[in-house]
Amino acid sequence: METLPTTFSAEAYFETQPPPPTVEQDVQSVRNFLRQQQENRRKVVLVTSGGTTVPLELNVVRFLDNFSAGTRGATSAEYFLKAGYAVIFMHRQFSLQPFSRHYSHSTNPFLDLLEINEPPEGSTAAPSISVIPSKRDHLLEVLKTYKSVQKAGTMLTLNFVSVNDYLWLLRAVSQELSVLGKEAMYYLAAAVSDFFLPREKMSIHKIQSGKGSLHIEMDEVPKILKPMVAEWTRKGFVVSFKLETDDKLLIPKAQDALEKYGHTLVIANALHRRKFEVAFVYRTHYTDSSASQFAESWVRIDLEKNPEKEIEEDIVEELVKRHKQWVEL
Ligand code: 9Z3
Repeated sequence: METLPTTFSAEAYFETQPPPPTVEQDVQSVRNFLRQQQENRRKVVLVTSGGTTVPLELNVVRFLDNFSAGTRGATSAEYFLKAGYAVIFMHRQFSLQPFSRHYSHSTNPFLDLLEINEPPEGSTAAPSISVIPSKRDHLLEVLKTYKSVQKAGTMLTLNFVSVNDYLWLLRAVSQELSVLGKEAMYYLAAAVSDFFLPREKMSIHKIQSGKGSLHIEMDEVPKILKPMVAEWTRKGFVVSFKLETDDKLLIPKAQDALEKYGHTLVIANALHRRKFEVAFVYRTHYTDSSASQFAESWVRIDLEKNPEKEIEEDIVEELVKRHKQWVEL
């Protein structure tokens, strides 16, 4: 008998799909981290970043992936830290991370920053290594901030790979973070799969070729924002991202998401313009999730005039302002 694709409720999902083995340990580190941040009366933001995979086999050889280098999340995390927030940085393993992102292996390889200084002829001293003079100021600035964040203990890094890891971890972390109530912000920039293969439909071993084309029927990933807003986050300031490639859909889909999930704000971005323009979409009655009058405001930067500018700086500045108003409401 053919099984039909299902839309799992979040509840059914967590009842049927197994948790990743590290989730308990991650929860413990989140608890310790939050205790420290509460002692120092810091606001905390959960930043999710990078794409989630959908494995096709239990012994996974092949998987589908969602597009995201992790730039949005890693860059935003730096600006949140600068604004005085503590950051839980929940990211796809090996995607970009705050600070080290400036020296990504593909765009700015670390080894190209260094030079070898040979000792004078006849000397028995070993060669030494130093940073190329033209790169020093920037590296020093990044390194100083990185070390000061480490010293202050204001960033906790967690990893996910598959959409299953992501869902379990997101639920666990949001439940922990909810103790902060309005002081917590959720900044959901990760690119999350809409479809997945439930465990019971997955092949145990590598899918074999030789039988013609491959047909895979996937189920819909539950809309996790709904229980997140209604049950797990207790008054938190929840910001989700909406990614579209068709401009016409961008704002309507962002409004749809607000209407369906009742969260605070959607940041809508089109794939090819995401580095220089995004739209903030929100309800005109900010606190009334049943009101369906929407407003939008655009954040734009001019990369021709200022190529070094990062749009995340302006996004985070605006969010920090709005979060402050939200806390004071
Ligand atoms: C985004 O829209 C992010 O801004 C990007 C960032 C993934 C475009 P990069 O990491 O890219 O800088 O390369 N993230 C959210 C994408 C997403 O999956 N949103 C869901 C949707 O659109 C809602 S949670 O349905």
